[in-house]
Amino acid sequence: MTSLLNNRTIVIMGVANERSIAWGIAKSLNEHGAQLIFTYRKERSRDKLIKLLADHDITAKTVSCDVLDDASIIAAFEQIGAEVGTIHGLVHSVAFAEKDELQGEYADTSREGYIMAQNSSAYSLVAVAREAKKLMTEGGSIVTQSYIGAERVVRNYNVMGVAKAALEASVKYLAEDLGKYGIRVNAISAGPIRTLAAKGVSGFNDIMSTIEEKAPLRRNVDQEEVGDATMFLLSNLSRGITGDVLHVDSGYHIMA
Ligand code: NDP
Ligand code: KAL
Repeated sequence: MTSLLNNRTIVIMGVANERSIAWGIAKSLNEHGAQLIFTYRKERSRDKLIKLLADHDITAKTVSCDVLDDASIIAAFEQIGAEVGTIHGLVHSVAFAEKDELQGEYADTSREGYIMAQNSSAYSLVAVAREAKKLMTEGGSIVTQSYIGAERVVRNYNVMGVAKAALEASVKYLAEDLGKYGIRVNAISAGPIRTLAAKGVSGFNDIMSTIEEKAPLRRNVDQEEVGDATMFLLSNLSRGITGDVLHVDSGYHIMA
């Protein structure tokens, strides 16, 4: 395997279990020589993470970070700074909306539900980018995870679609702010992948079938494909790319 990320230290947020997109990303970054640091929210996620790291012979620190809490974010990045000094990359693979907001009409979204989705899924990128920047003293690359529901109306995605639209707009504004420090900011827009967050949400199976029928590649994508594309955006191969959204969706987004 090549060493595209040798001597790069990268923080990964959002591994809940082996199915997480962030875990697919972790495997790709590890294969390409990166030193990894993981953040988690729930103790259950930390336990899963520690087992996964042991099973894959990966040595990495795990740090607690709840993206709804500024003090937790600041403490996490202070701890990371104390451990490694400089970081070169950040993977933001975190989103949350209350279940009742992910069905029925968007028009019925509650104020609390709207704020929760925006806070967890969009503002969280702004807050973590600000802290990560302090540790990116040699430049860096930040990658977040979006979905086509940011661009078009996807049934049931509702309040999360509006949060992802804010996330993609934040990618552009952050790219402009951080570009002068040699820090790039991009998003991947992945096709549907069966993960814990996707579990039990209405309409997921139908969307997977639609991709098999309509996407140019006539198949769904997996965590490894998103992992490799994220690796590219974190590596020097993508050094001229910032403020962009790269679709890893079997080409579905080009179809009418
Ligand atoms: P997972 O359930 O595996 O990951 C979601 C992660 O979000 C969990 O690790 C969870 O941590 C974390 N999280 C939620 N709230 C918080 C919080 N307040 N603080 C810290 N962490 C938090 O699902 P995915 O891998 O599918 O999701 C990762 C990203 O990919 C999300 O942004 C999602 O929107 C996006 N995406 C997913 C697609 C899919 O089809 N699966 C398609 C396109 C985009 P914990 O459990 O410890 O709270
Ligand atoms: C159109 C699609 C079908 C489903 C609609 C909405 C999916 C929203 C994703 C969002 C992240 C899901 C949740 O926040 C679920 C949450 O309410 C309950 N689950 C949890 O708390 C688990 C335990 C933890 C790990 O989850 C989180 N989020 O912390 C969208 C599909 C086709 C594509 C998807 C799933 C996109 C996406 O953004 O994830």
